[in-house]
Amino acid sequence: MKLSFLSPEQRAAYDRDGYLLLDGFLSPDEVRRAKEGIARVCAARAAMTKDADGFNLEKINDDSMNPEVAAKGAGVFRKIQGAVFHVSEVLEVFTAPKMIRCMEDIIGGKIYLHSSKVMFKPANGGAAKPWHQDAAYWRNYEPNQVTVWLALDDATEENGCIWAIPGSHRLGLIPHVARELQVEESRIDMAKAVAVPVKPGGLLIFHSLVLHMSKKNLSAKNRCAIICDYDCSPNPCIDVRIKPSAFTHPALRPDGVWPLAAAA
Ligand SMILES: O=C(O)CCC(=O)C(=O)O
Repeated sequence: MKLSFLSPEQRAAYDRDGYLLLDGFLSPDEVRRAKEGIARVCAARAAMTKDADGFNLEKINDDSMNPEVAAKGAGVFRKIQGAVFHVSEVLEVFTAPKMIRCMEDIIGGKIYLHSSKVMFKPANGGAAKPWHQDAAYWRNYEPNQVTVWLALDDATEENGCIWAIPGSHRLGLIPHVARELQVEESRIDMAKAVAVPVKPGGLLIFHSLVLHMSKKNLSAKNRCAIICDYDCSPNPCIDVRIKPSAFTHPALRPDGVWPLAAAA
């Protein structure tokens, strides 16, 4: 396969481990721009005390995102689902030619935007995300999606970086249990778990079957990342159900399918 962004070694590492870290994918200026956009959108919702429109609040002592659990505080967010609809700077990052070329090198053909989010993990208690495979959320589709996890803060072991099991994309879909969809630890070879710290602007690319998780943030430093999933099949973008009616994009089709092209 002809690569236009990745080196053959990077592509081979992705195939071997099911994930790949690219340091410095975004410049410090691009990181600052994305953070400012997110801060602007969050400031406009600073009074929110209940989940709405894809904005989920951090909950007190709760890892399950149960909307019934009390929020930690007004405007203390856990995530923004459908981030590209709300934050134009995040849309820019996830549809930028360099991102599309990188995804084309991984997926090997046409790509489609599948979903996006901002994942906050605020200092002093931002919740954990238990072991899971992203494909467990998308059982209606073939597990062909690729996730990009882009650090906007320094993601370290202390503030809750991603942990992954290299090669776990070859295990197939493992049973997940509710409520927060997760794999029981007894099913995981924990000796193989590796921490994947990422500097601001670093891009972690992973296969939708890679087992991964992040721990609670008990540090004094925030950890924010933006996440996008790309599909190689023309499945509708799963976030269109929460799309604000005012949002339009020339490539987003009425049936919810969102093809992307590097030259667009
Ligand atoms: O950013 C994180 O801490 C975990 C994100 C994640 O794995 C997910 O949302 O599926």
